[in-house]
Amino acid sequence: MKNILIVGSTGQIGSELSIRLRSIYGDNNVICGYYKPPYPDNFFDLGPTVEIDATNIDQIADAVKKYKIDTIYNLAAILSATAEKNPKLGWSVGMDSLMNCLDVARELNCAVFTPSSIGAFGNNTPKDKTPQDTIQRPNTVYGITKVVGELLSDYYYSRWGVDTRSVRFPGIISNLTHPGGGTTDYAVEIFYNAVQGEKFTCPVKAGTYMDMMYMPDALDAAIQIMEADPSKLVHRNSFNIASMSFDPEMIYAEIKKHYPQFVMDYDVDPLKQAIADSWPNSLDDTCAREEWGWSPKYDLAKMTIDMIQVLKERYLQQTLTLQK
Ligand code: VAH
Repeated sequence: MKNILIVGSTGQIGSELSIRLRSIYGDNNVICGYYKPPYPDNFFDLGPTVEIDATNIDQIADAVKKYKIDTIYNLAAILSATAEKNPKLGWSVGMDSLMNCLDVARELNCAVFTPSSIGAFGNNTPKDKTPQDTIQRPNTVYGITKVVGELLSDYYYSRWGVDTRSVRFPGIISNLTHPGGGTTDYAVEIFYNAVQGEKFTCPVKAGTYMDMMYMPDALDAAIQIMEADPSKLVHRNSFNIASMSFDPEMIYAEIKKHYPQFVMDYDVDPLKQAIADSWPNSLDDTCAREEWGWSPKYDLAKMTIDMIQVLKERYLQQTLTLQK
């Protein structure tokens, strides 16, 4: 990869992927496509940016030509619970952006990374250690867009040789942007509440296991897959990747090791609970490990330490700023 365009660079993954990619490839070699606010702090000062509505193919093509892009990270999507409240928007953002990126990549010879998700599986998929190749009949529009995305990306590779690659992300836990609308976002919000000394009310019930991943590992996966030796890839769209699986009680217990007074209760959101129940409890990521060396670094304990440290420092800085 030399010149990279991130479509949807202001979202949960994009806002951190842009920083990591720029640290590797250089600030001016990573172009951040943006659409609607909110924008990360100093977004327009950190490197080249371009306004892109991912449903407009000409805007993507113009950016690829202008910056001589060789790799597109297509991160435009509406997350699961939000998409269930507006299925047509979920479909059009997910599918139009992907088709546009694939057609531009085919015409202008770019590689394309499009994330899939554990949401690409449904109720009749094996729940534990979900296999790489198995039945995928999700019952959310988010999941349907992910399955279609996998199939279209493989089609563009087999039919026209477009270098498409993808990973199935678990729920990603991060501390730069406030994610919203995801079924797994409880595992992010719980940290903010704990560090601010507030009670947390969990929207999914105890015993609801989902695969989760800390953002640094997710970024490693998104970059390693695109740098992998293509001759070693048996699969492309999309690889199971995993690092930890937990339920609300486990993350609550881990945080209480740092905040013994922290309190969590439950107010189950039926929509999020139904989505979470349809997803796997854990994934088998053997193929990713064997085909491109996937190896996560964070487990629940290590992630909890880092999340708390980062958020504590941020709130301390904010407090000091307010006191000035
Ligand atoms: C969501 N955080 O909950 C996203 C992700 C696997 C979960 O797709 O929609």
